Amino acid sequence: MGMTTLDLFPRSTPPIVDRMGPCAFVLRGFALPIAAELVRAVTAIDALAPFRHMETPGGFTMSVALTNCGDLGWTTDRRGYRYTTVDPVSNQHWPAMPATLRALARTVAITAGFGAFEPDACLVNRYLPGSRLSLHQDKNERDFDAPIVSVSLGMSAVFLFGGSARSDKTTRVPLHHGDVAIWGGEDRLRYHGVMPLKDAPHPLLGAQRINLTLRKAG
Ligand code: MD3
Ligand code: FE
Repeated sequence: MGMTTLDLFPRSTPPIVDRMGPCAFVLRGFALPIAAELVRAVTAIDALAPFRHMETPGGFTMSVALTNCGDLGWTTDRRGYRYTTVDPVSNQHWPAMPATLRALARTVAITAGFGAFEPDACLVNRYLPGSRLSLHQDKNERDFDAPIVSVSLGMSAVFLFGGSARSDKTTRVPLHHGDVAIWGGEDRLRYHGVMPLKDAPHPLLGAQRINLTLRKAG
């Protein structure tokens, strides 16, 4: 058998997987072997495309600061939500997606049974104590057949996992440094959000949480 991306993440034990829904999973600590490398990559992305607080179409400024890497990046302003090839702040292309991050996402998609996954966009969210993300659906991507993979770094957060209607009840799922979530299929359009972050500094990242979500947007 030839090399696959699975060989990049050798393990002696099976991953610990929590199931959030029929097609939604958290792989606990799966990114820990590359966490320090990902933190350095985020610092490099921030140097080229700095984290910024974007405005929503409704006129609110997001408490989460964000940037992107990859061919496409998610943005919002008064005109709406969309993916762009260029950072509207610099008019330059978004920084490249780190190869190790893409390999991790591919490995997780295979491990969780979603098959081949070729992300072209990575939204990077930065939470400080008190930052939150209100309930929303991820529906700006062109097709909803591909899953989404997310990597959490730094301070822990409480993730809210809802249903297909905003008013559906939510369950709380803790997400810790190194956890990787993947969701697709019938869970792809579920409402979700993040509770306001507690101020509990992390040894590697201090008083912040970084979340990277890899998507096939185009
Ligand atoms: C969605 N980010 O950027 S990702 C976003 O932690 C976003 O920053 C959050 O929502 C964050 O759009 C959450 C984690 C996640 C995990 C499982 C899901 C999102 C999910 C299952 C279904 C839908
Ligand atoms: Fe989302």
